[in-house]
Amino acid sequence: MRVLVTGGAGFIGANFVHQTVRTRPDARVTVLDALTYAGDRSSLAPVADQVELVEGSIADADLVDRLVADADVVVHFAAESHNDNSLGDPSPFVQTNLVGTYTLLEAARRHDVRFHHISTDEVYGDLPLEGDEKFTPTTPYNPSSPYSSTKAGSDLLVRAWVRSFGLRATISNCSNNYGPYQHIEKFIPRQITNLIDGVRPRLYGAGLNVRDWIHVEDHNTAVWAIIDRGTIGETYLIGADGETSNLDVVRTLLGVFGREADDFDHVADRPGHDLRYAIDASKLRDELGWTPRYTDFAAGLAATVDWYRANEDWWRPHKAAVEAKYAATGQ
Ligand code: NAD
Ligand code: TDX
Repeated sequence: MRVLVTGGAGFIGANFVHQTVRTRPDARVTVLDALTYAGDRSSLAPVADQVELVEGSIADADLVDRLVADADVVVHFAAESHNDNSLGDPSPFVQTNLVGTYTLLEAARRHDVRFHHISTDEVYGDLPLEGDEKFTPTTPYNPSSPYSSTKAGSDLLVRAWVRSFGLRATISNCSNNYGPYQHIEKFIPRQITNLIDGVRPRLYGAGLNVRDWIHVEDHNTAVWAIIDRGTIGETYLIGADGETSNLDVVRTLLGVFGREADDFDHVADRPGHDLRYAIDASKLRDELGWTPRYTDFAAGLAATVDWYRANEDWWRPHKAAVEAKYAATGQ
């Protein structure tokens, strides 16, 4: 199978490529990645001999046409992915998440190529902090940020291409991922790398916001289950019942580092900060037989800490610039 992975030099995409090379010896993997600030060639170094990396944008119609024509399936991870950045400058989010997805869809339509679109639970907006309501595939779209609204728009483009043009596509909306190779602008790796440097973790606002954490390996086994066994035109929600408040994440990390549970700082809250996300993944579990393997969040966090300790060369060059950007917004 010829697999074209967009965004394969980013966090989830790189882990997807590693997993695919490991578990699918017959797959021929090509990565299309613009190598933005969030993409790193070295994230693919361990599989460099088995994977072709093409540096370019998903909004480059000629390049995309050529690569899609040579694929059996497109797995579309590429995106601008960070909410805080989308508040500072939404324009690359519109260009990549909307125009880039449109460009891929048109190529997949022309060449009748199977398409899997990676999306987020943030398209559904947020849930109240209290209560046990969860997102389901029929929850109405209600995105809050420039990031999540462009992801919502990209999902709707995919749905329209299925209905109007018969594109063979599926969509998955996943909750918050953690694991190796995540950019240090994101919550968990930012706090891990702060703690490695002896700096106190930084919680937005009171830290009561809840995210539904899933290990990136589990996200990617679910993506393969959908590509292998999913029904064309369907949306699958991916989550592993990992609801945790930001405060509890920080306290767990402080424990891993042997620090006091209150050894952190509250900083300025994110404007429009979504309160809580929670996924009902029963369709994925019941119809496709998927189950997560990384269900011990504390153990997964400790292993992730070990990875950042062992791979300082990967993240150290970016740390000062990321923190300088946060300092400018009081975060
Ligand atoms: P990331 O920011 O780590 O990686 C994004 C990758 O896309 C980078 O390698 C970047 O260089 C590349 N890219 C950006 N613009 C591009 C363009 N125009 N052309 C080609 N490549 C481009 O993101 P991530 O966290 O790995 O997220 C991957 C996907 O998963 C995104 O679609 C995101 O919306 C979705 N998602 C992420 C999470 C999460 O918790 N991180 C959860 C659910 C869904
Ligand atoms: O320093 C911080 N302190 C803090 O309290 C940072 C960077 C974040 N936070 C909070 C904000 C969120 O409530 O932690 C939570 C997680 O923040 P992010 O890592 O920025 O993730 P989030 O905004 O929830 O979005 C993530 O999950 C869904 C990904 O970045 C998206 O790409 C994905 O769609």
